[in-house]
This record gives sequence, structure tokens and C-alpha cells, in this order.
Amino acid sequence: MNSVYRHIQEAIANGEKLLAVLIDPDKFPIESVVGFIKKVNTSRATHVFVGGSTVKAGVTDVLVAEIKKHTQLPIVLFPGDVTQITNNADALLFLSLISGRNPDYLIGKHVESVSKLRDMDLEVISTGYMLIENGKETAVQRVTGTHPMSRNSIQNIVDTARAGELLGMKMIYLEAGSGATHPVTSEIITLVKQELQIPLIVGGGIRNKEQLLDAYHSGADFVVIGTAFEDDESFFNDLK
Ligand code: 1GP
Repeated sequence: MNSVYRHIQEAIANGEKLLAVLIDPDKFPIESVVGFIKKVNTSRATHVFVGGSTVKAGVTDVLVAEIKKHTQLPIVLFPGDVTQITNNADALLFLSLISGRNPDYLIGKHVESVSKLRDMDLEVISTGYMLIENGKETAVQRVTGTHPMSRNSIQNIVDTARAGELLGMKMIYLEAGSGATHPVTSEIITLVKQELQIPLIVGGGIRNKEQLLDAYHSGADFVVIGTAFEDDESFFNDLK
């Protein structure tokens, strides 16, 4: 029990940097799993995240089961909705959208999910999820009806992350949004990291090795990349 989070903590304590490949079930045909996961397995990815803002009910369950057949990497759910929770995964990021003020995404969906979680042995990792302005509207913003935090309100971003930690959240996820024009800035990552004891995840708009290394050097413990792999699988070769 609780081994995914414990391994994340141990890896960080050993100075390792973690990388998740994000698969959005809405955009990912099940026939592509074998070829795609083969590339994931030979890259430096440490985790597979599965989830999206708008996914049909039942699709995630089948996709995760198929991915699991082809990789030893931990599969972590990154759900946009309760219907995406499946016991076939190894862990669930229990995301509370602390950058927004929509009660459904702060606590409402979580209450809804409990009757489902009660019958599962899924590891649940409480995560403070923060949407940061990136230059264009993102799916998270549209679906949750919340505003991202301004890139210039750095103190507010830092304070929000720290409030998440003080509430007992186990990780903070700084999200620019899928396909973001600009990833979260180095300055924001550095200042948030300085404030936290818990692992820091950064994602959204990271498309090349330089941006990935920049996020790591700024203080990200864990980076999540989806679109860059969807658009061009040769990106995996850069990350061997
Ligand atoms: C989105 O942070 C993730 O929720 C990954 O974003 O698809 O832009 O890599 P990209």
C-alpha cells in the first residue's frame, strides 16, 4: 500500500528527477498502445499518467488495463472526472483545483468519488492542482469554469501552494494546461519549490528537452508531458 508515493519520495531524496508521459484517453486509440508504450519503456519516463478533461465513461478503464499489460511503470490516474477512476491503475492523483474557486473541483467531485473508492484498493495521493495562465485558454479552464492564476501574481501562487501543503496535500501540481503556449516560468517554479517540503509536479506546454531541463533546474521534481509525445513520437529518442 502507498508504494507509488513512497517511491516518488525516495527517488526525490536520491536526487532523481521524475518524468510522466500523459496519455489522454479521449485522444488515444487503444490500437496505438503497444507501439507507443514500447517507446515509453525505452525512454527515461518513470511514470505513465492517464486522464483528460473530457473522456467518455468506461474508456479509461479499458485503456489502463491495456497499458498495464505492456509496462512495468506505475500507472497514475490524472482524472478530469469521477468516471475516469479505475482500479486497474496503481494510484490516483486526488486533485483539488486550489487555484480556482469552483466548489465542485475543490471538494464536490471528491465527495462523489468516495462511494467508488471505498470498493477499490487504489492508492490515493492528495494533490493541490494549480492552473497558471499560459497565453491561451485551456481545457481545464473551460471545463472547470475557473480562471487560471496570473503569471505575475507570484506571491499569490506561492501562498496558494503553501496553503495546499498546510492543508495536508502530498504534492503540488503547477499546470499551464495541455498544449499551453508558455510552460510555467522558471521563476514561478523556483519560488514555489523554495516554499515547499512536498514534491512539486510541473506540466503543460513542455515540448523539448531544453524546456524539460529548465523545469528540472528550476526545482520541478516531476515533469508531465503529453502533447509533445502525441504530436511527434520521435521526441522519445531525445529522452533515452
Ligand atoms: C496537461 O500538464 C499536462 O495536463 C501536460 O501538458 O499536453 O502540454 O504536455 P502537455
